[in-house]
Amino acid sequence: MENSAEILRQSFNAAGQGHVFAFWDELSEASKEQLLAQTSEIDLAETKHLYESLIKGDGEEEQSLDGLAPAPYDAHPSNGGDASKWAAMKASGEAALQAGKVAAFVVAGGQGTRLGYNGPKGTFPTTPVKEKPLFQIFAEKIQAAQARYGCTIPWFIMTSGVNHEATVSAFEAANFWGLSKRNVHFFMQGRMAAVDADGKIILEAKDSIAMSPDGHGGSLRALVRSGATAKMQALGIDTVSYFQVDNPLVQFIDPTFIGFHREQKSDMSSKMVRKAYAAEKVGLFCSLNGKSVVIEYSDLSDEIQAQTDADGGLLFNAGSIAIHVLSLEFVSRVGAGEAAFALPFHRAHKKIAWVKADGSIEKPTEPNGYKFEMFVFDALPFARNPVIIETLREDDFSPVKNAEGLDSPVTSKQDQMRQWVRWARAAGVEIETDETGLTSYSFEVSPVFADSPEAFAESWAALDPKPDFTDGLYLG
Ligand code: UD2
Repeated sequence: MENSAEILRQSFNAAGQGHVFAFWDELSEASKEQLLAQTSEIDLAETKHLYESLIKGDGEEEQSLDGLAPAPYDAHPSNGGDASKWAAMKASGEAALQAGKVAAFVVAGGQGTRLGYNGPKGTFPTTPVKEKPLFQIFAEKIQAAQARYGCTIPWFIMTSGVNHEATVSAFEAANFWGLSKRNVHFFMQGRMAAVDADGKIILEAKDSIAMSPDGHGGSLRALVRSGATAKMQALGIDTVSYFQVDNPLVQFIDPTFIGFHREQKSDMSSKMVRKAYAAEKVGLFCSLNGKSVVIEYSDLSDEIQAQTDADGGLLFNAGSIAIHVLSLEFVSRVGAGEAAFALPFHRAHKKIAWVKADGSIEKPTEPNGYKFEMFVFDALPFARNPVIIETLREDDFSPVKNAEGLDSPVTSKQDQMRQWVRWARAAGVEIETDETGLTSYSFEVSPVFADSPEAFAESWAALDPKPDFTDGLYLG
């Protein structure tokens, strides 16, 4: 160890980062090993480059928005889209699923700080009656799709250093929620060291550098580096369905979306929802220099966001809900890290605890450091034939992000129940609700019972006797 430690110390010294070894002589062997493992993960040249390009001087360069236009998308049939085209795409997607071409991929490496939940977000109890964790909902959606299409849908789960072990343990304790263990593949994303305003790497404890996951955009290189793309290839997969861990409504095995992606030979496809109001905090699909891009709401002025079209609707109305389908070939190309496909890093100004020279830990009350992240949607400009289709928010998006208020456990449970009410009513069940379509009691439908209106009608028809819709009803 001493040898490799010496080499690392020298390179950190040469890069002006020698302070991370300030307490080395007083560390236990285990602490030394931890610090060494962290330092060997850090790319010093990259850290320097990020400091110089994103922090020093004027900071992040502003993107020119000259010529910005709304990105074209295929409207949902209920909003004027071509129903026969959608039906043809669905048939194509179903054929790909039956042929076992599709893998599910969830990014679950985030820290979930906003929710204030102490554990991997995928283990957060989310359904209204059974309080099923998010991972279980997804596992049951996979089971339902596997039964329908007679195929195996391998599930790739990206974790990070902050939650890998807890995630794997949760799956093991729950016996993989009914999935076959060999079809569930975990891998960890990369980490980045945080730096202060002078570009110095921040030591958060005597034996530990402040490191954080490299963003959901890091998933592309992690898929390649971890060997996940090679595994997919060996399994005959060519299409990767990407989703976030925080959204129980997500239809990630959506044959129509998969069909659009494949039929149009797209590298990367996306679902959009119409923005609820001008100031809604979602990224926006736009067209810039002939490319489809997502621009974060914070990078667009209020004026641009409020612009209207000839019909009085929002001109920039295509909100990004972070649901994508990617071709495996594209993931491999971007994830391999060739300069031509390098995703940019973004900086986030954060409060980061740090060790003072006397060894005590200072918890700042103001942001004192920078973390670096990549965003998956920054791959979009590299994609050939990018497809964007509209989905209905109520059928695809009700995330659990905040402890209270908007996008919270309460709103998400309500949206889950509203969806089941719609399905049940379509199947002829009479249900009393308020004007928003919500019952006065809690009930739940398992994805194994129904994951779509059609599936609900089928499962409901087979039920004899039919249960009453009352508090605590569980259709599983
Ligand atoms: C993201 C989008 C936003 C909108 C919204 C929809 C960005 C910058 N904004 O906002 O435009 O589409 O999602 O829900 O992306 N994750 C990792 N590793 C990381 C960081 C995040 O796996 O290093 C995962 C995380 O576990 C979660 C997902 O990425 O599943 C989203 O992360 P977030 O909560 O940071 O995204 P958010 O809500 O700011």
